[in-house]
Amino acid sequence: MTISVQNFIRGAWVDAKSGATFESINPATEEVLAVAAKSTQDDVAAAVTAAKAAYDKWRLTPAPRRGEILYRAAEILKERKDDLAALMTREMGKILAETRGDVQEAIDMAYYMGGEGRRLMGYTAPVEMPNKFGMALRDSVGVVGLITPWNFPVAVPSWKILPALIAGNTIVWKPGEDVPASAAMFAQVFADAGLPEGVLNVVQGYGADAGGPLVEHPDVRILSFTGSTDTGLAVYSKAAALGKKVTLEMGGKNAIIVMDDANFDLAVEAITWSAYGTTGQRCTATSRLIVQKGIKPRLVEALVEKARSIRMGDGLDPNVDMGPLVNQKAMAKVSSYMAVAKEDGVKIAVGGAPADMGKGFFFQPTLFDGVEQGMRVEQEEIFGPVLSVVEVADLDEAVRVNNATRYGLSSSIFTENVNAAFRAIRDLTTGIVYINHGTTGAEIQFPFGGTRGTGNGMREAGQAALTSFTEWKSVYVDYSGRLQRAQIDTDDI
Ligand code: UN1
Repeated sequence: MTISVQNFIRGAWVDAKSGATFESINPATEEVLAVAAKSTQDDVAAAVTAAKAAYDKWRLTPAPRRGEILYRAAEILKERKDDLAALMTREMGKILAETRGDVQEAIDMAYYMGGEGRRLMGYTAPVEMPNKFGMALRDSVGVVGLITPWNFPVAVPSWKILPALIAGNTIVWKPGEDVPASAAMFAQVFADAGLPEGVLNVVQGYGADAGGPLVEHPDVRILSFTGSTDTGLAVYSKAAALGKKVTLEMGGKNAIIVMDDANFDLAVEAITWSAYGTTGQRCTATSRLIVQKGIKPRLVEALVEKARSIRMGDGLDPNVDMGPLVNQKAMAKVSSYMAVAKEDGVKIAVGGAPADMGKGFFFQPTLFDGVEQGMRVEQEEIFGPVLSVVEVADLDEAVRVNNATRYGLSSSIFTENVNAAFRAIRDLTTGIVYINHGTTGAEIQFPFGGTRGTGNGMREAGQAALTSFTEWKSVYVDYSGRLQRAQIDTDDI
C-alpha cells in the first residue's frame, strides 16, 4: 500500500497548497512506496509563518523544560526504532542494522541535547573596570531552515533539529526527496513528545522547489545544509548574498592509510565495511585506500575476496550485507565512473558493473587497482561501493596523498607504531581522524565536519552544534552608580 505523506505545518498534516505530489521509490523493489506533498514557495511561506508565530513562546520556555521534551522524543524513538528503521530501509535501501543504527544515533543526540537544556554554557570573564560585571550568553536566533539528505534520513536531521530546538529556535525542515515518509515518521515523534505546534514544521519537496524559497526567505536567518557539493555551494552563495549564517556539510573523498606493520585482519574488515557498508553512500565512506607497497599485494587480494563474499539484496532480509543504491540517478553516476577508470588505465580488480538481481538499483562492490594520485576516480566523490587503491612508499607520501583532495572530512591510519599514529593525527588535514578504525562511525559527542571543500568551517554535533544555532549575546552590568566611560584612556577610576 502506498503511503501518503503530507507537510507538517502548525501542528497539522496538510497537503501542498497546489495539491501536487511526487513519488518515493523503494530502491530494492522499484515499487512506489510513498506519494508526498510537492511543496513550493507558498508552502514554505506558511511554514515560516507558523515557525515565527511559535518562536516567542518556545524561546521563553525554560531550557530544562525544552530538554525534557527532547528526552521524551528519545524514549519514543526507542519504542519506534524497529518500525522507523524498517520504513527507512524500504525507502532508501540500506540494511536494517544500518537504519537501526541511524535511529540510535538520533536517540544518542536527543539525550545529549536534552542534557544541554541544563547546561547551555556561556561564560563570565573579569572586566577592565571596577564595579562592573561581564558575561556572554548563548541566545536563540528565531526561525532556522534545515535541508537534509536521504542517506541518513533520521540521524543527520537529528544533528540539526535537536540543537536548534534546545537553543530555543523554531524550525522549517526540508527533508531529502528520496525519504519523505521516513521524515514524516520522525517528525511525528516530536509531536507525540509534546513539542508545541509550529515549533517544528516540515515541508516535503522535490528538487529546489521548496529548498530554494526556504534559503531565500527573509525570516530564515540561519540555514543548515547537508548534501551534495553542487547544491551546498548554490545554497551558500544565495544565503551569503542575503547575509545569512550557514552550516554546510558536503562531500568527502575519505582515505584509509595502511602501513606495512598494520594489523592485517583488522584492516581488511575495516576497509571492507567502511567502503562497502551502507553501499558506500555515507559522506564518511572510505573511497580511497592508500597502502604501503610491502603489504599491498596481499591486502588487495584479501579485499577482492571479501568483496566477492558480500551478500547483496533487499535490506529487510537479515542475511543481506549490502543494499541497493538509492535511485536510478545514483546507478547512472556510479556506472559512469567505470568508463572513467578504464580511460585512465585503472584495473578493475573486482566488481565494476550493476548486479543483476532482477529488480532494484544494485551495484557490485568494486575495487580499482593501480590508481594514481590526481586521477578522477581518486579525486571525485562517487558515492557508491567503489574503492580506489593508491600505492605509496612511506608515511610521508601517504599523508601527502591523503591531504591532496578538494575534500577533508574523514581519514584513518592502520599501524601498530604509536609514533606513526601520532604523526598521522598531527598531519592529516581532515576534520575527523581515526586510528585503527575505518573512516565511518563518528559519534555525536564530538564535532562532525570537514576541512576544505567539505564544508565552510562550521561543525555539527557535540558542543560545536550550538555555534550553528545560537548567537552570542555579551552582557555588561555596571553597578558603580556613576558613568564609567569605556575606551577613554584615563587614570580616573
Ligand atoms: C553522513 O553520511 O552524512 O560517521 C553522515 C558516520 C555517521 C554519520 C554519517 N555517524 O559515518
